[in-house]
Parts: sequence; structure tokens; C-alpha cells
Amino acid sequence: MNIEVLTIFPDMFDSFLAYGIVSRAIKSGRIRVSPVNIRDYAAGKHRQTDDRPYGGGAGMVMMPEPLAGSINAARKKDGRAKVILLTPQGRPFDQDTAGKLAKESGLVFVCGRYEGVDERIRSDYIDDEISIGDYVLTGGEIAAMVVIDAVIRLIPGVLGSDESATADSFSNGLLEHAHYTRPQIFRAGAVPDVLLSGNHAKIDEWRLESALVRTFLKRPDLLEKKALSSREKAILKKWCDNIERLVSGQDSGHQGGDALSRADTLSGEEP
Ligand code: 6GU
Repeated sequence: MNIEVLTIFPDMFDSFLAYGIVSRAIKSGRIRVSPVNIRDYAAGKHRQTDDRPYGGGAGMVMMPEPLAGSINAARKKDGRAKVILLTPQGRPFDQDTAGKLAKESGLVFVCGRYEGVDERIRSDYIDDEISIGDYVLTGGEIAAMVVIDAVIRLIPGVLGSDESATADSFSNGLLEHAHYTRPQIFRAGAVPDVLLSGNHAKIDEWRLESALVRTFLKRPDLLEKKALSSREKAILKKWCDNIERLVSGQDSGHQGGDALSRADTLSGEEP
């Protein structure tokens, strides 16, 4: 995949492109990322890229000519490339959008600065607008890095087999299960026995339960959106039943009992 990033601060991308999976993907030739200085397409002695807004008011607006010039140059290299403006007014970025963008042959990211880009660029040159969340950044560069990072790891071959994206949080509509590595005992915490058992059916079941419970606790909105499988429903129902048993045990005056210890098949990791 060919990625061009149009920005007035191309050097911001140096360290982003120099490390880890991003750097490896570039070296392997699976992606190419080219930061392009919009200023190279600006005219005049000062190569100005921003100007005051018509109608007055605070802030500056990115001038249309340098943006049009740099977008046209990127389009000339790859006519099929999708041109994406990073702006807080864009569509909220999510894993689903990352997956769709990973299938494109080329992407051109336009990084807005100041108060934004001239409206005629937005209407005539931009295929899609993306926001990375409901807050305002000083420019689109960090947002472009966020989007590029999320997209390239979904391109086939970019992740090694031991870094698979299939179990990622969000890829199945759930947060990912809990993870443990050595040592087996750390402070008061032990690794759940099931993970040491070598029983892969049991480990899969534990991981699904962990994913469901932590999604319920941390991001219940994700569960509302998700079509649950019958296995997933059964696991959540088991937790419901166990909690119900615990509560009705309290109502009838019993103390203790083992309702929760039965519910706690996650061995203390989840509550
Ligand atoms: Cl894509 N750009 C800027 N400037 N601010 C943002 C954003 C993008 N997404 C959230 N805030």
C-alpha cells in the first residue's frame, strides 16, 4: 500500500516511521509512507500555506492552492488513492474503518492545521473525513499517525503469525481477554490455573469468558451493539445466575455461601 501524508511538518513522521512494526512493514516493502511538505507546493517568496479568514475572526485557514497542488501531485502517482482529511469534524475512526482502509491500494492523508482548510478543498478534493475522537488537536499529524498505525497492522503479512490481529480487542466486538506471562506468582497474584493446564478447549472458554466479563465491566456499550452467539449468551447468563444466587442468598439472611466462588471461574482476575 502506498501512503502519502500531506503536512506542513513532515519531520514529525520521522520517529513514527522508524520503529517497530511500522518500520518493519516499510522495510519489507508491504507499505510505503511518504510525508510530503505542503509548503513545496506554495507560491511566492515566503511559500505561505495559511491566510486570514474572510469575514474576520481569530486564527488562520489553510490556503487552497498549496493543498490542491499537493493533492493533485499525489493523485498523479496513484489515481485510485483515497484522499482523507484529518479533522475533528470527520467520521469517528474505529476498527471497522481501519479494516476498510486496509483494503485500499493507496491513501492520501491531508493534515489540517490552524482553524482548518479552505472549504473548497474540503468539497472538491476530499473523499472522506476522519476524526480520532471528540477533542481538538493542534493538527491532523498525530491523528494521521493513529490512523496509519491502526490500518497498516491489518494489511496481510504486516503482523507476524504470533502477532495476529484476529484476537484483537474490537475485532469480534469485544475487548480482548486478560493476558499473563512469567513469573507464575507476582506479588499476591497467581496466574489462573486453567492457563497452565494445557487444555486448549478450557483455555479458549476462559478467554471468551474473560473477554465478555471485562467488556461488560469496562465497555457495556460494545455488548449492546454486538450480536451475541449462543455460547456467549450462555456465559453471560451463567454470571447473571451466579449474581442472582448471591443476592437472593443475602435477602434470605444467609451470609457467605459459595455463589461467588462458583461464579469466580476467572480465578480472581476478573471480579
Ligand atoms: Cl483528525 N484533527 C484534529 N486537528 N483534531 C482532532 C482530530 C483530527 N481528531 C480529533 N481531534
